[in-house]
Amino acid sequence: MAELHAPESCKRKRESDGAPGEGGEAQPASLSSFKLQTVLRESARDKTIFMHAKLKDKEGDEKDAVVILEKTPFHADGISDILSDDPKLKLQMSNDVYSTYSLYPPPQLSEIKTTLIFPATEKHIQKYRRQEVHLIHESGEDYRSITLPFLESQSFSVQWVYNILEKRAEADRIVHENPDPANGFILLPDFKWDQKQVDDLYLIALCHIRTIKSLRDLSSEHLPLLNNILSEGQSVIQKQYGVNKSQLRVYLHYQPSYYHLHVHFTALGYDAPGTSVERAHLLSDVIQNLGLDPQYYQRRTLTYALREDEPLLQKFREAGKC
Ligand code: DD3
Repeated sequence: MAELHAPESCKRKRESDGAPGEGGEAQPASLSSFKLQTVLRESARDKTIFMHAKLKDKEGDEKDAVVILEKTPFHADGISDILSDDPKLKLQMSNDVYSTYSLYPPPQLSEIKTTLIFPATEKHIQKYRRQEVHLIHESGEDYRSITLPFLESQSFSVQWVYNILEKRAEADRIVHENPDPANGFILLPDFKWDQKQVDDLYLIALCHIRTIKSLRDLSSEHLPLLNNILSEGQSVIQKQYGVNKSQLRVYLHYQPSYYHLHVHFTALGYDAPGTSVERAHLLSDVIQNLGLDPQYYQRRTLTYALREDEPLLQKFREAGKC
């Protein structure tokens, strides 16, 4: 079965870094011990499948894993190669001028993007299970009395973010850095983007400052930081990828999936996950709102969806808020 190879840059890092949990957890050498537990979710439209599996680590111990497979988009330059290389074609049906086939491209043109979370916690597994969702209208007071105490009681690890900020992981993927400790950030491609085509461009800006958990913590004092992220991000992406700022969606999530302030940059033409009205907040709107009211995000009711199984939803129910 498939061998997993770390990229060269990653291998180099790993030798000097040693301590797992800092530079990264130990990775299994292959998927050959893969044992499917359950399919958590699949989407014919997105061509993705999310699986809970068991994998053996280097010591031979079986541990939980989440394995995500995704068929990747076509890109124009590769397409002639697939068709002109005399690929295997199997006729499905033929009728008048119409016919359909199964085409079997050579391995280098039939790649499947694979994401592995290993070892995976119950939280990781839960996150990908399909669930009912419910809207929450969280007032500023609800945030302070329900959401914040809940967040503080949880141990959400953002170690992977600190690894990036400290150049202990993904250093070779950094596209831009403003090193200022208060108003600086690192811009790099998100995990979800394989960087093969700009159609589904997806980068994230991670702030150097570690005290801003989310949109709720923002006030007008953060305007220099937010303005830097917007203007430097737009201009670097224009230079590096040729995507104009008029074709970029720049936004924050509330609730975010990790509590270290970050900003998403996605191609406007790409229907990126998490761009729904109940989650995405355009950075340009955020900047303007903070200009109107320095405490805008401490005062406003923010609406978002929570999954049926999320403990935070339970907290809102206990408080009689939904
Ligand atoms: C994550 C949100 C977090 C599963 C998965 C992703 N971009 C990341 C580690 C390194 C990264 C990201 C959590 C985790 Cl698939 C659980 O995302 C990351 N590196 N979004 C980059 N560049």
